[in-house]
Amino acid sequence: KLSAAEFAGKEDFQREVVRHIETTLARSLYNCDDGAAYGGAALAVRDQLVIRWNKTQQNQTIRDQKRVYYLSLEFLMGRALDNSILNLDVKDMARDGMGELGFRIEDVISQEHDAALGNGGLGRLAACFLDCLATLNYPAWGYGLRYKYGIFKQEIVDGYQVETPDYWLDFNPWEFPRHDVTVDIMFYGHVNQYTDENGKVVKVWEGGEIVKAVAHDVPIPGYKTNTVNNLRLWASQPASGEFDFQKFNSGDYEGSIRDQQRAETISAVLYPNDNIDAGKELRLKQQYFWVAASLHDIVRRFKKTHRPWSEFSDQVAIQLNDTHPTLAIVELQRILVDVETLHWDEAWDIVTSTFGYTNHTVLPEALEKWPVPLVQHLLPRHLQIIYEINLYFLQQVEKKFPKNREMLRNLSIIEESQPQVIRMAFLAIIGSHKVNGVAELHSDLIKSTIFKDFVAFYGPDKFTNVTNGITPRRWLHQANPKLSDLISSKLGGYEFLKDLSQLENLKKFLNDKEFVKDWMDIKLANKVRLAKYIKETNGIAVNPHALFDIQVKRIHEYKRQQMNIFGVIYRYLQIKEMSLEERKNLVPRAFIFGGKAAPGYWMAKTIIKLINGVGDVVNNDKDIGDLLKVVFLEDYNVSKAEMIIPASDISEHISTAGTEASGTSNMKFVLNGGLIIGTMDGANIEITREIGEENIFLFGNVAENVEDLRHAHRFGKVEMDPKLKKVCDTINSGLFGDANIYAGLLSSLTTGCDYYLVSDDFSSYLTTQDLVDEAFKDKDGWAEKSISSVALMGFFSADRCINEYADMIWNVEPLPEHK
Ligand code: 26Q
Repeated sequence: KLSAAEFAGKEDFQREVVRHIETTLARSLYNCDDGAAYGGAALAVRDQLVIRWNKTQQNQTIRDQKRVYYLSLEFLMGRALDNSILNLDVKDMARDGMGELGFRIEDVISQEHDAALGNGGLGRLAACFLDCLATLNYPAWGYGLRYKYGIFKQEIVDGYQVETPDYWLDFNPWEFPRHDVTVDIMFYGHVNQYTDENGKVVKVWEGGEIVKAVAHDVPIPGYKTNTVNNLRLWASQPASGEFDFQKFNSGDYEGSIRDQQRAETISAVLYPNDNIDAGKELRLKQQYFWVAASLHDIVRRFKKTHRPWSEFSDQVAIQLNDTHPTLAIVELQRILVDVETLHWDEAWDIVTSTFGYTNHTVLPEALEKWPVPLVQHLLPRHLQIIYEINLYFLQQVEKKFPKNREMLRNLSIIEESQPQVIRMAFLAIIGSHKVNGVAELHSDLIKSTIFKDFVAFYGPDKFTNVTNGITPRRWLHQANPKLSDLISSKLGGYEFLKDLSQLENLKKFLNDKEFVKDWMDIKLANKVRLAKYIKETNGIAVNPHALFDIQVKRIHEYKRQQMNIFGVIYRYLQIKEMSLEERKNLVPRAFIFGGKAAPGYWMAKTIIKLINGVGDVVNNDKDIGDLLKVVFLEDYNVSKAEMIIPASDISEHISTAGTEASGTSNMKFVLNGGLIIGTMDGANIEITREIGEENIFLFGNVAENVEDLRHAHRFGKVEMDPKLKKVCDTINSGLFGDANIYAGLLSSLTTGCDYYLVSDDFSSYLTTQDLVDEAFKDKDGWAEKSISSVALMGFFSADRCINEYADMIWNVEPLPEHK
């Protein structure tokens, strides 16, 4: 054996697996199921990671370069074993090794519970970024919360979504609890003020409740590099004080347990809202708990270097994933001023040069605002600091725009509502040196709408764009190994996975008949696999040769799954009216949906019910057969995405223009050879620029027109499209279940003024779907679109994206890889 960080070969790997099964897991090899095999394999692979991980951390400390800290309340990681094996480049060995022990590697891998500590795009983006940061050897840490329950599991019962808790921690070999790395976090209490011997006013926050944060570390391997970075997740525990003990001793056992549970509640559960502000006190507690623990950790690490405070931002870059960690700005200012006794201005310079803020939404209902009384109660000192930040800021505004009351009102961190609220995005902007959106259109929109007055104040340079990306390791190599292998056979190896622009060389093979056939055979094989899964889970037989049309993402009115299912209904009605002769020309189509609705989001839940209602009718209509199928896949998550995405012919990204900040699954689908039907929204626009208009099916109104159209609806100036009217009438007839169920959904289109402009885009949507059918009939043409699109997707590697953050925002360099 060469070093502990390498398997000497297959036998060595097998020995390690068996050793872990027999000793670490205390299982007999004679009653070893897939679950135990997973445990053994995971622990054996983990050992390899840990050695590299320790070395990486040591190397980072010795080199003492600037580090990046990515603060995110969500990390939607999915499974780790397959990813680790691929990043360590030992998949073939693992397959053979497990095979000889009597296990199929795929079965072993699928034993793992997804780490689902996120809602959707924002959480998955954070996970992709961690992969890229490690792969590119950046010294970087993620900081998050160790939720006991991730995003809920979704079941469909009688067509409705039912939520059950996701307890994922019963066996999690990927985390290391660090009981020696803890931070006491304070809440509530009050601020004492006194004057010290020099006449300086000193403010001391005395908290009323203390909760302990315990670090749990997760190793993050890069692809084919020795770098293994750290993701640190904080768990809440009762602070071990005499308080509980006293209660316990005095016989109040229940009382001491109550305190314990109260503390543990903080990191108990992920809020299952995507793009909507919950506004709950517990959520604010989560935010402060996590932010305070992370900053304490970062400051502690910095202080070990004995550098002056003026060098803090030469050593530390902190990125805020949306406004959820905005309190970090206030907390750092508090530490510097109250604890480290720096002058306010000096401290504020350090703070603003340290932070960057990424905005992920323009939807008004998703912009975080916290009531002043709540913050006053929970974090009294922080509220004072926020007021002070606001005061100094508004003084600058007054200087730049004298006597402009409106400007002051528009830019104030405090919104003068009843009660007053704190606009977290404003605080994030004021406390950061750069603000970025996540796709070009989105970054333009934030500058011209919600943050317009900030651009007037700061000038445009503070605002920038970093278009999102995805990691090709998980979303091509891991999810679609056959396609990855085929590409590598043409490009001469797997280098493209680290330099995705190399995909361009695929263009040379557009006329290579054998290659094109292999390409389309792989797509078919992926569709067969999905069809098999659908048969097993939903009992619906889908013809693998049908056009697979997939929309998988969180259910939200702005994403317009309702428009998709209305289109399905229209298609169904059309087919019903057709003669047998006419039907012969049809392309069979399977509409496949998946996604979770926030538990309190009624309209989204109604959309799920309608999809299932339509499915029940269509799939059981003997007269329709293969021509049309409607499937709703339960519990869409990262590991299911890895199976679903490679199986698409076309996927739908059809949000109302200007509402989807970027979208990232659009990139995943195209990278896997699927085409897109979509609106001119988010990253769809840049995808079009990269792959060419001839390779994408675009339709609908552009963002510029949305306001006018909404206005027209409000004044009753829009007639409903007759095709949509027909669909509504059919739903109202009760064909898909009691019409009352859908009344709210239908009235949103009429009396609700159709805020998401379904009726404005419906007709062009249908027309474009007809073009999709036509294009699909031309098999060669379709294959050409598929291959040439993939060839031009290099831009959407999140490696590009991370390098842009590193250059433009963080000013950090990769670390030379250790041995
Ligand atoms: C806020 C307050 C209280 C509770 C929850 C929240 C909350 C939670 C999650 C608000 C927003 C989110 C998630 C937002 C999100 O996923 N946005 C998506 O980010 C992707 C990555 O940039 C983009 O591609 C998507 O377009 C955007 O919708």
